[in-house]
Amino acid sequence: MTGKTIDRAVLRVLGGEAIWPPPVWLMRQAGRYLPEYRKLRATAGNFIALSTTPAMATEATLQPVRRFGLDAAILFSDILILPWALGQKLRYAEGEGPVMERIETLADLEVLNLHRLKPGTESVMETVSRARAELPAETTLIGFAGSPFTVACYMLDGRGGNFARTLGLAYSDPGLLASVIETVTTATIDYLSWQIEAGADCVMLFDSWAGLLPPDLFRAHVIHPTARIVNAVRHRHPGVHVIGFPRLAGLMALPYIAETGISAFGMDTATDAPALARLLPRKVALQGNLDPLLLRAGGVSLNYAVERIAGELAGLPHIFNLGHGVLPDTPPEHVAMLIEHLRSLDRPPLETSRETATSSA
Ligand code: 1CP
Repeated sequence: MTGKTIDRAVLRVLGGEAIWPPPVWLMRQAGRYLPEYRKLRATAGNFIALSTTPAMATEATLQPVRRFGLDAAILFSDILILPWALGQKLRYAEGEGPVMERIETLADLEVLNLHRLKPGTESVMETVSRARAELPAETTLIGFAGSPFTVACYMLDGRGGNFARTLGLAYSDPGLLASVIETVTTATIDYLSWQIEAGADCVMLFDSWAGLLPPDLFRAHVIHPTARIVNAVRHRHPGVHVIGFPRLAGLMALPYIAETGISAFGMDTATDAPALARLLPRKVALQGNLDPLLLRAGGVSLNYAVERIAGELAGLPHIFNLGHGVLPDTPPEHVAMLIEHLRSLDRPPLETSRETATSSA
């Protein structure tokens, strides 16, 4: 609501405007590559405490914005806080990532369905409203959730990896997979709506493992639940923007964009941005997609890639970002370099303008 009266560049791009140079934020901009985050993380003890204590989670949300002056902050939390709030056991093993007590049967899922989501997520909403109050007026605050399929991968496999059990269930017990996705979809509609009510300016769905699915299952488990979430959240909050990030979707990006109603498509590192821009089935903002490995490497190649990506999408609504999250061993100075270089590009390069990006050869 505040977003309508205050000038927030990221929100303008989500509304379809092209801005030069494009506004910028980075997936996983909070985290272990920042010394101030490592200090905070040590104080918190464990990751769930850090994510669910509003004072600490607000601090983690603000740290990268304070250091780099990014155009957006993203709520500090994790995609697995949602199933945790529904009662599924979760811990973050040191240097190993999340570990959940996995859902074996429909009976395990029924226990989660009996849980009320509100109590376990109230601290997240408190973080959203504190962060919004403390951020500069021009900085967009992005709320988020994992997409149902990606969250289901952890709920059913219990940990990161190749998600062999979840993928196998699509054929051996499709009812169980569909029910888990249904539970997460319904909960996500409330969870994102509450974040918007608490002060998030827009929301993003992270679907890191969408690209593991063949096309028919991608439609069933990625496109349909995403469309349901976008419609339901917009029904409660008309005009609200949803960014979708179905990582490694390949050609399925086209029906995903055409059918889900998202406002912006998050391009992963493998996406050919100008090719996608030419093929877009409808007008949508694009976000991405610098290789996080190049951000880690730094140097002149980083500057060159920043110019190329921004130049290729000049004239189109584009939010500069990475193609996946910041790696933990990224030197923070490289992030500062990226932003400085992007903002120093004071006009789009002539040879890569809107014409090249939108007309066919
Ligand atoms: O030890 C630590 O400090 C924990 C590291 C960490 C952090 C900083 C985890 C564990 N989660 C987070 C925060 C987080 N995760 C954010 C908010 C901060 C920000 O973006 O700045 C967000 C949006 C996420 C999203 C997330 N969590 C995704 C989707 C995006 C992606 O990176 O693909 C996924 C798949 C997760 C699961 C997860 N949580 C944490 C880890 C290490 C993982 C990945 C595990 C795996 O590879 O399977």
